[in-house]
Amino acid sequence: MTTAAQTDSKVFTPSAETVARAHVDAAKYDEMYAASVADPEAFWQEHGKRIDWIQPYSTVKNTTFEFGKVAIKWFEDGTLNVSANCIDRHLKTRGDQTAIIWEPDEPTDEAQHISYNELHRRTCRMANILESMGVRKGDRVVIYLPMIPEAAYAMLACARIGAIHSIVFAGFSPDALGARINGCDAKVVITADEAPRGGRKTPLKSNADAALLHCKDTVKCLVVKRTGGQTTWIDGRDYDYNEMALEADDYCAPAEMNAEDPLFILYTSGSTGQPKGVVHSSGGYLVYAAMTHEITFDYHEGDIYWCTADVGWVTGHSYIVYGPLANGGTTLMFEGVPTYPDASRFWQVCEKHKVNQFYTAPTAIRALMGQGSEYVEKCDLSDLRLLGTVGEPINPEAWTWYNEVVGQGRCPIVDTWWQTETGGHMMTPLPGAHALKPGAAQKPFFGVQPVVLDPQSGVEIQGNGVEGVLCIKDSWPGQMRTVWGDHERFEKTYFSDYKGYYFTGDGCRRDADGDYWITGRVDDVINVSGHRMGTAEVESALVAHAAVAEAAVVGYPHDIKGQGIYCYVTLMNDREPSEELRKELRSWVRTEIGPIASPDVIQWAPGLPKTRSGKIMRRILRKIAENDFGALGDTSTLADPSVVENLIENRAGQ
Ligand code: 6R9
Repeated sequence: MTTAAQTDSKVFTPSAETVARAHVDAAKYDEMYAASVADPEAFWQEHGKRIDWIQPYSTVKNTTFEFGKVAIKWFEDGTLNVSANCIDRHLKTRGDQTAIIWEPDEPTDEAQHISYNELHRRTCRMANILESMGVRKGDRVVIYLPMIPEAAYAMLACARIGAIHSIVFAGFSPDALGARINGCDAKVVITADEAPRGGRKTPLKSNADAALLHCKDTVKCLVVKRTGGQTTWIDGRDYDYNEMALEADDYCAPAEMNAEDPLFILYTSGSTGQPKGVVHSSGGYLVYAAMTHEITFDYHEGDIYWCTADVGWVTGHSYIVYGPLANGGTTLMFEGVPTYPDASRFWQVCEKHKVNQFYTAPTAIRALMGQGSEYVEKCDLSDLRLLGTVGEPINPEAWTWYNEVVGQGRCPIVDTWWQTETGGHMMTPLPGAHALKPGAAQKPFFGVQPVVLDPQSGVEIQGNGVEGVLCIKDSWPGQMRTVWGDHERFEKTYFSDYKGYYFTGDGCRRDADGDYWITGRVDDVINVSGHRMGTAEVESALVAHAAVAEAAVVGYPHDIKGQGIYCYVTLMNDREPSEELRKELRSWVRTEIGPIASPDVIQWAPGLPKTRSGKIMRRILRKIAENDFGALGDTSTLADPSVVENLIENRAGQ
C-alpha cells in the first residue's frame, strides 16, 4: 500500500457545477480564512450566531495555551440549550421534515423516518424518564447502545436536562464499560437488550450486567428493547425504557445551560496510560460542529446526508447527531456493517434513501474495493454529490477507486483531518474552493492555525516543502476543554511538549503549494481501522494475563486496517509458547478491551530490546514488525544485542 504522503500526484479541479452550488468558493475561502485568523473575536462573534442563544454572549474568546495556565472558554457568558438548537428551533419551519432516517441491520426490516416533531416527542420522553430516575443537571449518563434512534434520543435528552453523556462504543467489553462508568461516576447507564450487527447479536445488557458488578450499587440501568432477546432483570436497578416511554410526558422544558457547561465526555486512547475522558463544551462545540458540517459537506436544505460512523466515536457525535441536526438537516443512521448481507450494502442504502453526501473511513473503502467494483456498479448512485473520508490517511489507490467507481468522477472528496479532541474538522479541502490532491487534508478550516514544528527543538518551520510535527497555534471553538477530573493530564498531554501550542500527536508535511498532508501519529497511538488504540492499553491487557511476564505492542502496515496490532510477548518462566496460548491471549485482549483491540500478530519474545536503563526500544520493534531489518538505526545503546537477532530470526509470519 502506498501512503498518501509519498505521492504528490494529480490534482482534481472542482466542476463548475460544484463551484456554483458551494457555500464557499476559492475567493470566499481566502477572504474568510484571512478574516478568521486576523480577528478571531470578530469572526466568531458573527458565526456564533449560527445557533440560538437564550442569553446572547458578550465575550467571544478567552483562551490561553500557556503551560500551567491552560484555559479555554468561548462565548462564556452566553446561555443555550443544545437539544433546543437541534430540535425545537426547527419545529416551526420543518416539523414534518425527516430529521433521522434509520436503516436497520437487516435490509428486509423496515427503515424508519423520524420527523423533527417526532424527534421532539421522543427526546422529551427520554428526558422525562431520566429525570424520573433522578438524573439532574451536571450528572453523568453512560450510553451503551446499538446504532438505533434511541441513541440519538438519549444524547439529546441528556443535553435537554443538562446531564453530561458519555457514550461507550457497543463493541467495548464489560471491563472497558465498567471503567468508563466509574471514571465519570455515572448515575445511569442506558443500554439495550442486544445489538444486531452484520447478522450477529452482541448481548449489551448482559455486558452491562457484568460491568455493573464492578460499579457502585446506586448506578441504575435503563434498558431499551431492540431484539426482545432475553435478559436478566434486577428489580430496583433495571428500568424498562419501552414501558416508561408509554407513560412519559411528551414535553420537557429545555434547561438553560452555560456555553461552557460540558455537553459530553468521550473516552479516547492516548500514548500513555488508560483512555482519558475528553470533555466538550455546549456552546463552542455546537457552533463548530454545525459550521463545519454545513461548509465541509456543502450541506443544503433538503439534502440527505449519511455518515457511516458509530455514535460511539466522535465522528458520530459531531456528524451524525449534533452538526446535522443543529443545521436542520436529514441525517441517516445505519445500524449495520458495510459487508452485510454483502459488499453492496452501503451502495444499496445510498440508492434506497437517495443519499447526497456520504462520509466514511478509508478502511471501509479499502475493504469494499477489495470485493470488486461490481458491488457498486449495480446500484444507482446518481444522487451522490459529495464524498468524505475520516479517521486515517487515505492511500491514493483507495482515493482513486472512491473517486472513479463510487463518485463516478463527479463527486468531490473531502479528506477531513480532525480528532476526538478537536470536536470538528480541522483541515480539509472545501468542495467548491480547492482543487483536490488525493490523500491530502490540504487546508485549515476557518480559525484553525496549523504550524509545523521541528520535533526536537520545537521551533516553527517556516515556508513550504517542509515536514515535522503538527501543532495548532491558537484555540478554536470546538476544542476540548479538559480531561474529565484531571486538568493536569490535559495540560501535560497536549501543551507540555511544545510550549504555547496544542500538540496533535500527528506528523505532517506542508508541500510546495502550502497544502497539508498528515503523515500519521508520532506517538504510541496506533490507528486500527480508523480507531485509535494506545499501545500501552493493549500491553497492560496482555500483562494482566497470568502467563505473560512482559509485552510490547507496536503498529505495522496492514492492507485493509491501515495499521495492525503486533504484540511481542515474553512468557513467564514456567510457560511454553503454543498455538492454544496464542489464541487464548487474543481472546483475552478481546475480553479485556473489545474486539477492536484484537492482536493481529503475537510473536513470542524470549527478551525485549531494552536500553541499559531498562527502556523498551520500540523503534526497533516497529522496524522488525514492518519487516524492515535494514534500517534498525542506532542499536549501540542496547543492553543485550542478541535479543534483536532472536526477534528477527523468529519474526512471525503474517
Ligand atoms: C475524527 C477521528 C484522530 C487521529 C488523528 C490522526 C487520524 C483522522 C484523518 C487522520 C489522516 C485524516 N486521522 N482523520 N489522519 N487523515 N483525514 O478520527 O478522531 O478517533 O480521535 O482519531 O486519527 O492520526 O490524530 P480520533
